[in-house]
Amino acid sequence: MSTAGKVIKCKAAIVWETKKPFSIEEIEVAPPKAHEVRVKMLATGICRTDDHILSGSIKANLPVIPGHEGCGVVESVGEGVTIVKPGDKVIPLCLPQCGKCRPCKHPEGNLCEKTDFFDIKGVMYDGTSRFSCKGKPVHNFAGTSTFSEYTVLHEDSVAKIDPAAPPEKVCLIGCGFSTGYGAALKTGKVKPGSSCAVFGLGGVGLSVVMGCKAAGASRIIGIDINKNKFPLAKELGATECISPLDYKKPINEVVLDMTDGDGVDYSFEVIGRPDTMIAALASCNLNYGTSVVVGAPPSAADITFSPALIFTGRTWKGTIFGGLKSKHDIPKLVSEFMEKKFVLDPLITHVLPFHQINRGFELLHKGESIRCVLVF
Ligand code: COD
Ligand code: ZN
Ligand code: ZN
Repeated sequence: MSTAGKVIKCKAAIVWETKKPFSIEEIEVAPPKAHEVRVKMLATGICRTDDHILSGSIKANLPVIPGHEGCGVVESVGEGVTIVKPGDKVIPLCLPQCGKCRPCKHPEGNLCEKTDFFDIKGVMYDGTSRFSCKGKPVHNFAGTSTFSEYTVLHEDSVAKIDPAAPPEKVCLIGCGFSTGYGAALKTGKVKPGSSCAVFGLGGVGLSVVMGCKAAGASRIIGIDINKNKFPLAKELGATECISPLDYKKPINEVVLDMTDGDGVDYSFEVIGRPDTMIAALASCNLNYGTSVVVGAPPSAADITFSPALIFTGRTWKGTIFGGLKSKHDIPKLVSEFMEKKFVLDPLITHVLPFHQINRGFELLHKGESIRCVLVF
């Protein structure tokens, strides 16, 4: 029996209060309005940003259903939707691409004005929510809310992908993988034969390593305080790995020593700490080096740095979603994955049923998982 046009009752993971585990509740998901799409989720990854919602370090309107790295299938579409139809496999876009605003139209832009990552509202474009629980409206997160069996997306926030793509793998293309891989290829524009240093070897940092390798870098130095991350980093392309805890001198001086005083051509900060952002900047060549900040500090922390660090010619860049245009680039990345141009399996250390979401977050807190994928 078709569910189109009807309210769907299903399970979702709700944050009612910060610093508490998720509650799995029965919710009601309203049908999609005009230019909206209702999606049955198949798989979702757990990203550090979801944990920032849970801890309260990213302020969201509560109650909220987080989750922004997923893959699903279209259940029904609202009036006027032509880009997808029921049955299509899709990836929700935590960074939308409306195609009409200035950043969308700019060849180098990707921060669509419809983005709900900053000054978070947690509602659809009409100011209302499609989720309710116990008679109360529940907010969405990043316009995606993938921690729900069904979710409603604006058509700006949905990309149609290869129907044969495995959801429990390509869901990573919805955030973590693309953020890191794009940071190396699109934002950093790493050149063949160059040297790179990647600070932080979590799921995103390892994706940066893969991007540097794909770009043809000849030297990739992985840096992390957790040495358990080193074997996988080397498997994915790091040529050497170092821990700041093994040295008395600052880690940027160690990188300079390793490169005959030159510094690397490209450095990437994939931790989200002001001190490592400065260390990464100081690790790249003082004249022609480029340093890319990938990690976002959980709370708006200020950075103090010597202008001499950039005065000599260094380039310091930020990146969001790896500089990629989501709706345009995600289907292409999925096709490249299907053509085996890169791997995702090594990043997926755990696969759990959706109802074990709190166990998935425990693994993240203990540093035991790279990516934990929840399947519905
Ligand atoms: N020195 C070296 N390594 C460190 C240090 C340190 N002082 N502190 C922590 N680390 C290591 C940890 O051991 C860990 O291996 C790694 O840094 C961080 O990895 P994870 O697994 O915690 O996190 P990731 O890789 O999933 O994500 C990290 C980001 C910083 C990229 C993420 O938190 C973030 O800020 N994302 C926002 C950027 C973005 O574009 N988001 C888009 C949608 S979410
Ligand atoms: Zn994310
Ligand atoms: Zn836009």
